[in-house]
Amino acid sequence: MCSRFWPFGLLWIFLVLAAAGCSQGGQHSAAVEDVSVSGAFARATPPGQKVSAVFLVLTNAGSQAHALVGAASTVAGSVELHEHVHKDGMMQMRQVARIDVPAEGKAELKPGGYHIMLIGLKGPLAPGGVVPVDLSFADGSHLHVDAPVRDIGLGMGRKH
Ligand SMILES: [Cu+2]
Repeated sequence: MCSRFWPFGLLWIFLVLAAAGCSQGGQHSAAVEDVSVSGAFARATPPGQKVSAVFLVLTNAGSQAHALVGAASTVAGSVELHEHVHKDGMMQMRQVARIDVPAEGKAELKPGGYHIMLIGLKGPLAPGGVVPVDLSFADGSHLHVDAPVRDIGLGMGRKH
């Protein structure tokens, strides 16, 4: 009895799989297609300083929200996403799990705000150099950016 319906069962499975594949392709666009990086730079370091930061602007041209969830670079032992917070009159920074890039909006990583923290630098970052950064997004896609090293001065910004 059952064997008569088996071919129809197989057909259904194919139809369902095909439909699922189509709807996925149509509705979701990857962060790499929507998000562009501009104004990237890394802060130059004086000799002996083991930490620095990368700043950039992420612009989302798509109608779907994305989020930066991680970064990596060959110049540092580890890389974290950080934000600055004012607490008891002090500027502190802390790690964040994600930096949202709203649909048709942007996320600005700049001194005093969000930044990509380079920890355990393998050498000083000198102006004229370039820091390669791999950006990871929530949807699993990646963007590569080469951030030129800039000397943006000392003072408060020193802590980035
Ligand atoms: Cu930091």
